[in-house]
Amino acid sequence: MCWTTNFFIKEKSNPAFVSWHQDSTYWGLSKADVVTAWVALTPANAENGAMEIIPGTHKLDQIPHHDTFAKHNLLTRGQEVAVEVDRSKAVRLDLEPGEMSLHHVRLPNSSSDRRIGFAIRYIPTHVRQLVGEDSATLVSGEDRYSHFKLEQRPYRDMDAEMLALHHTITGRNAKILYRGTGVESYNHPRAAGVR
Ligand SMILES: O=C(O)CCC(=O)C(=O)O
Repeated sequence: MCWTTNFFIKEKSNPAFVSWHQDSTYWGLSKADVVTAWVALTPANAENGAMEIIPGTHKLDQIPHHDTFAKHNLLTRGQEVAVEVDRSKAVRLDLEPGEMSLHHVRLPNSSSDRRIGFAIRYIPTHVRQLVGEDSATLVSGEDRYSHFKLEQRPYRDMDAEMLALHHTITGRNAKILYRGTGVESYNHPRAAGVR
């Protein structure tokens, strides 16, 4: 199933950044069986802030994070790992437009500067959402578990019904991602942001 998608958009000379984090931290999913296809819509390289990862660290358990709510951090809570990161082990994922990298939900990653990526998060049907109401789109095979409400596929661009559904889903996701912070309203600028 496709659980969710997010744009990671950073304009030139913009202070936006992504701190070192594991995607799994606030997603509320029962298992770390999640892969993100990060599709480059612009080049991503050393000059414009390609994503960096620490290879092998996805095999660690969940790492503690703290919320910074830093203004220019693209993550919902500005969360970052609460441990020292050995940057000498970091690998940059350079991509040309149309190429993609695949990363595991527990893999710490970060980035700075300009580029645009579209992150598509895939889960197997046996994963559950543990902390709220959630939905996903079946993209292949059969769902024998019914853990997620299945989303209707959009049948045309910008259809009013689909936009209303998107609004509902975004509000629901915000409740999951911001739980416990007091920032759970969809109208809050951060609640319309990314993961
Ligand atoms: O685009 C980036 O630099 C970060 C991507 C990311 O954090 C994610 O896919 O969850």
